[in-house]
Amino acid sequence: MPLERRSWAEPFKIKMVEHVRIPTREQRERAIAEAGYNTFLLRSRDVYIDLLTDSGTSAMSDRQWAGMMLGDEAYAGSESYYRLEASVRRHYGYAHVVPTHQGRGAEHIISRVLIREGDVIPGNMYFTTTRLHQEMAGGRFVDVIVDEAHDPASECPFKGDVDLGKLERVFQENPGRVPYVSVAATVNMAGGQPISLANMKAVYELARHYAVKVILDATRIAENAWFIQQREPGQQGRSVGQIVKDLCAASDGCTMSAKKDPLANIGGFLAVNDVEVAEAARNLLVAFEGLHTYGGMSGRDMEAVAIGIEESLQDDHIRARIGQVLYLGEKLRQAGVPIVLPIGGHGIFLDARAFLPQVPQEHYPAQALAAAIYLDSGIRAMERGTVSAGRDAASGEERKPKLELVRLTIPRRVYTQAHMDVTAESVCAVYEERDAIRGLRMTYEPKLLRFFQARFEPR
Ligand code: P70
Repeated sequence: MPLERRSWAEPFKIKMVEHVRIPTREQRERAIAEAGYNTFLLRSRDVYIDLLTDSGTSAMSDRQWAGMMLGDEAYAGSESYYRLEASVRRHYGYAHVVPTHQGRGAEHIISRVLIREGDVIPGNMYFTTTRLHQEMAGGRFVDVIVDEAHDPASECPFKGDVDLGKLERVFQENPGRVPYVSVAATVNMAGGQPISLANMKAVYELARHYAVKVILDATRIAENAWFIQQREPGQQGRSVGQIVKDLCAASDGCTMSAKKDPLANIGGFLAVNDVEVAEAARNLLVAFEGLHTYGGMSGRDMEAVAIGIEESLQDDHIRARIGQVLYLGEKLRQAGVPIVLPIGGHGIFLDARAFLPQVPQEHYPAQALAAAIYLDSGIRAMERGTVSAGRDAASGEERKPKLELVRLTIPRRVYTQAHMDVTAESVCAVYEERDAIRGLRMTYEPKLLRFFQARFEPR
């Protein structure tokens, strides 16, 4: 049944609630000023609806909480690790599972194992932590995503696709210097946009031809599979779980942040098919993460991830999850608010350039818009523009991304439809007052991943 015609009501009922405080206008003004106009620096007690991220913010199920009680906290050989390993093998299909504390732990390890100084890593748009680890290992990331991905208004159904021409050029221009292709499903910085199964397979074929590996960022792969099921010819009627397995089969390994799709509050893993890569990864693991049967997670964390993986692949879960995102997006689109289209998997991305045309990119329009939304309602969003893009590793210049976005990210199984209504009302109210919004000046700039801790003041 198409989402457009039937409601997407959640396939669960609520067993426990957590009260939230609605800060007053005065409290919000003080809080955002104290946070240096950076929503990352707000205290959560000052936030009403927290749409900063879908990372580690999911509500776990009663089955996951029950699993937590069964966690085997043995230092070595934990039963919980073997349950996690079995779940990863069964649902994603990779042979070797290396647990990590979260996604960037896996990115660090795989980057160190596969990248040599001067290597080039092509991928379907950068992600902040992924690219940083590639650079820290001596590599250089090259964007080979389709051009449509950089155009917020393009309604291309698979804006996460790799441009095969661009990819082949990178292979030809850098013989022997491309260790792997870094493919994300979905593409976070493009607006939660999916890659098609056909494109994934074509990337794998092309890479194999040049003896290059493909490493998948599987963080939001269930959401990606849902879009394939909905949009890709020949994929209707197949389950999300089947499509996920096909996507993984078109890669040599994956990194996973279990804080997203797998519905856990912490955790991650690296999974690969090549035993030598797995052994090299496990060698580094003991230095940076922990023993190869826990990698920075407690036994109970591994139980929560193992069970969460299974729940994340159920069609009724993913249908409601993306249905809720679509509900908010449709409201904003109908109100004429400029958002990235098509509506993505994990959130709504406001097009801050179109929203605030009077604010030049050097004055951080997306950062200013996120602060304005918080001021209006206590809703916390995240900047995904110039501040996130940071500086070029070689020249030190600020990168000027085409996409200047504010992400309203929806945690899984946490908020109700009424919360989405309140969010839409707040964004529309800010949109009506948009002419009065001015840009920001950066007063403190951290060296690495500056967006997390940077501070600003109004211009
Ligand atoms: C977000 C989070 C994490 C993430 C991801 C993709 C596609 C890897 C990771 C890393 C958290 C975040 C991270 C950096 C900047 C802002 C926010 N994304 N790949 O909110 O996983 O966080 O477990 O180390 O989206 O999008 P982890």
